[in-house]
Amino acid sequence: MATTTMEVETVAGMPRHARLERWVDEIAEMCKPKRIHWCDGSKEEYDTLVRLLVLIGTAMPLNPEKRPNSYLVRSDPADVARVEDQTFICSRSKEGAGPTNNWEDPEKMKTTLRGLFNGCMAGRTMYVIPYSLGPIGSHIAKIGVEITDSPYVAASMHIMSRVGVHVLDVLGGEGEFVRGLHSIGSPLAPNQPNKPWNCDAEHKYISHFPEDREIWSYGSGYGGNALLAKKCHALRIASVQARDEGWMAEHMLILKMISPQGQAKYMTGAFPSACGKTNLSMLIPTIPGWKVETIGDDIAWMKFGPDGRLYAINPEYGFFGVAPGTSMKSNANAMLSVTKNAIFTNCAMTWDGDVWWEGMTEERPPKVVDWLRRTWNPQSGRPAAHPNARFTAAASQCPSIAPEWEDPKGVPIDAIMFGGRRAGIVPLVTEAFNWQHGTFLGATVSSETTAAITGKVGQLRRDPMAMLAFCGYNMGDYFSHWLKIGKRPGAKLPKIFYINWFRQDQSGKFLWPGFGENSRVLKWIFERCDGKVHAKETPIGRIPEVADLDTSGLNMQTAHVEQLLSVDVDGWLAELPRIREHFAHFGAQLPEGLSSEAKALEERLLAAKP
Ligand code: O2Y
Ligand code: MN
Repeated sequence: MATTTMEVETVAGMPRHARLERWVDEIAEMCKPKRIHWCDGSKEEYDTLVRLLVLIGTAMPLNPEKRPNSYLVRSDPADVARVEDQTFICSRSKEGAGPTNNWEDPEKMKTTLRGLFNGCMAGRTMYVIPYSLGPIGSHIAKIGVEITDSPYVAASMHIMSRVGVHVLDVLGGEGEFVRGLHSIGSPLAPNQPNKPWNCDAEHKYISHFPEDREIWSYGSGYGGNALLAKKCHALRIASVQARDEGWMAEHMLILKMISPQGQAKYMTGAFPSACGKTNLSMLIPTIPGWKVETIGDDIAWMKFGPDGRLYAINPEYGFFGVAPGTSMKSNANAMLSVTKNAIFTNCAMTWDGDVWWEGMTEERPPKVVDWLRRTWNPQSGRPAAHPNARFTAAASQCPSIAPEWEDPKGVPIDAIMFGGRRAGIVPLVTEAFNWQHGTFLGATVSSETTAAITGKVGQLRRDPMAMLAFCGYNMGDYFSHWLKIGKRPGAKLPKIFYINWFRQDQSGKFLWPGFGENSRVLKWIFERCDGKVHAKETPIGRIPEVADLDTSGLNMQTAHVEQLLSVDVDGWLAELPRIREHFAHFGAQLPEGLSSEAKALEERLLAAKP
């Protein structure tokens, strides 16, 4: 235990883990907090944390008659989202991080960070948060410990991951764990008044040391920068663990689709931001008799089972979803997940003490308090909620959560979907010819940006497997890992599909209605997995015949369905140089399997040219 004289609150009966205790001592010595609190994950602890957040002005309780046990938090305007330009993969070699990550020499980065972390927790409590990613004790799950000086992070971690004493039981005296160190970078001098939200906006560093399984995050208290179990551990560090150990850590939703006959299939899906991943994971089908249940909305860990199939778990315990645009129409299950016991960040507050955000209701309220605490009305000419405003709620509160979502074995995956937002050429759904071709489709995932993502509209951004911001090593090697997974002897692999909900007609109108109607595409995928429905071979993959996509009751013009399922050979030939340009970034690290897929695509397109 800590050798310093500071107050230490431990967990009764906590098993001793010498390496963990030594690490906590070292960090305490460097950061010099006033107190150390070991989190036990109890409800009492959560209640104490949110009481503290209210007391110090970070959180506001919402009207309990509207939203019981729920809180609104407003961050500093300089701390509202993940900071990709300040996110580093500090692998021992620059090549280890690859061309898509910011790299810094680990020793150099540690020297910078030690300078910043020195005394950074003065006057504050240092929380030690043991957590399990995945059901506690699952053979796919992993353990991490986050040290943070933010009570908002500690409370959010209670919702987002499995926290507490049971994790230490599993860890025992010798177990391996990922070390995550986080500070808001705002030491408090004696008698210095605390601010409702503290950060060091000028010195944000989200640094990963993959070989050491370590994360050091400084300066931001927001979301993916600070809840280290999520993007930092469950994707960046876990992708390296997965490469080394022969499994997959992916930025994917997991859903279960059930046919009218009661047969179930499990699908994962990787889509870049702003493509509706959370909505798809909680979809309510419009086709009679079909049902979708949710396993996870953001991250999937997949490992081979003894039967050669890939089994997936959701390593998380809650949702940290984008609020704006979420409504009873776009995602009723998300709305129902946040009716109680939720934390909202950077949403607007209504006059009767509830939250509101753009797109939540058809009519805008006449007056709210915006995320910057100013009065707002529909004429204000600015959004009331920040575009990256978030809700945090336990996955168990989701009405569509599948009963087996915490099955330690995971769920056997039948189909993997990739997708992006493309106005032209990319059909509604395409099935890959095989795993290598599917890896090629994943490696070329592209999306046209929206104002909400970059402020620039319509620019094409390649986001391989939606992992651009989350792969903890060289993405060329990550592609090779995908190909290696496909060559595992005895593997019974999922089919791979590519989806585009966003194809437009000549006048810029979306051709596909989206929302619950997306179940029609899931149905085709479901039936393809059983070999029960036909697909036509095209140069880019297998595509439904118009008659085989269930559009009954949709009232869609056949010409629109034909356009959605058409292959524009010239358009694809024009796309090829852009694909090759994208692949060129990976240099010698690009596996031959992917360049040969580009060549094969070109040959098929040329052969199909009239
Ligand atoms: O801006 C943030 O810190 C949140 S980013 C995020 C949160 C939940 C799920 N996915 C993401 C993402 O950026 O992919
Ligand atoms: Mn995500």
